[in-house]
Amino acid sequence: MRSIFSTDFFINNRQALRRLVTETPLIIVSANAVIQKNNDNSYIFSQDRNFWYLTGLNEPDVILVIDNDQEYLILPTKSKYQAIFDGITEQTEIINRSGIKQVYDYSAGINLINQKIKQYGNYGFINQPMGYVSDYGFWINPGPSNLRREIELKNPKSDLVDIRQHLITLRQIKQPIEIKAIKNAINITQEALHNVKNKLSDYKFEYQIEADLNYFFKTKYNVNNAFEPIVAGGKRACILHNRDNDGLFKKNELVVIDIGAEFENYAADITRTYSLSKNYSSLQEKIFMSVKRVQDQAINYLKPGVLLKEYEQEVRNLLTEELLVLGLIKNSNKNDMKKIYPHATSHFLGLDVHDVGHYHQPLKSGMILTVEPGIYLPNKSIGVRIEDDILITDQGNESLSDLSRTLD
Ligand SMILES: [Mn+2]
Repeated sequence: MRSIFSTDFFINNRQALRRLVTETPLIIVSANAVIQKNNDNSYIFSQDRNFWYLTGLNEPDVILVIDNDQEYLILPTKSKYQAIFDGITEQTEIINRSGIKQVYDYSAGINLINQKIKQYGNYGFINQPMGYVSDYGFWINPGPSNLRREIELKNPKSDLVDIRQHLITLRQIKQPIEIKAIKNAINITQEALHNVKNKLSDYKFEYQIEADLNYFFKTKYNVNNAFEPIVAGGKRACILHNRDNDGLFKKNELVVIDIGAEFENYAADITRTYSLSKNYSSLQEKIFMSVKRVQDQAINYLKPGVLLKEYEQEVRNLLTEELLVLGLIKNSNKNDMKKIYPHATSHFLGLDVHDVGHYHQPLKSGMILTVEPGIYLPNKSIGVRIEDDILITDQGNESLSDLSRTLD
């Protein structure tokens, strides 16, 4: 596959990580594993983003080892079924892509790392935050967790040094080529949204819009979604993750479309709210204009040095003022506001759609954030959200998305 990322990108990322990890000479990073969907059918493979950032490889079950200034890969043993049905990626391809010249088979490689762990008494590893399990009810990918268990079993006396924070430090500042990948994802997403906007009156069901967006992604650019798109009309727009997209549109509803293409593992994340008919009500329009004004002011606030916590409070104050003027709330009660605006205004964007970043530290040039204020009024069957993707620059910020923000 052609790629805009050169091998040097991954080599530099490994060197930068090596410089940051001073706690241990040994860094071990696992790829994700393939997950069963049903019987002998798997989900589409999605690589661990840290592993990709360091190797450029979209192969499952590979292990990256950085030992002082040496690097090597440990390749999985493949069954004859995998060889026949999935094919085997050539070792030269893996070496050329990653820039890592030393490759071991599984048993030799595992023996070597166990020996090194015993020698050093510790090893660097990326721990999975338990929030995935406790907050979202996910099963974490077994690739990294199985490797961790195996290492701990063999090396009960050695310490795991969690190097996750170091990867966050690196990944939160986007390099020019990463900005280019995200910009490509954004351009594709905008083109798809523009395409749908021109035929809004054709759609009867939410999934028809979803299908058209995906059709556009595939036929014109052969890319996938970075996340499951949300297409939610009227009252359903107030359910933040309207995952089924199977609602029937009512006459004169607004529709919230939250979608992002994925370009070489990098995500776009854009939301537009459109009116399905030309006859939107004055209340629908006023709410839309309020959200748009708040988004403009929120974007203006973003620059190096800003704390997201203070920014978030500012956006909430602005939204509260808008709602007071519209007469939709009587006082600035925090709990009422939480119902009307239950989510955060911004998240980092990158290899993960909700990307890693030091959320409590001041913003820095090179970070990319979404800005997505909204107003959700289920008893009026109105939900509005507008989302754009913003790059923090030395001068302040620059919007990477520039799709027009109008109801029709
Ligand atoms: Mn978002």
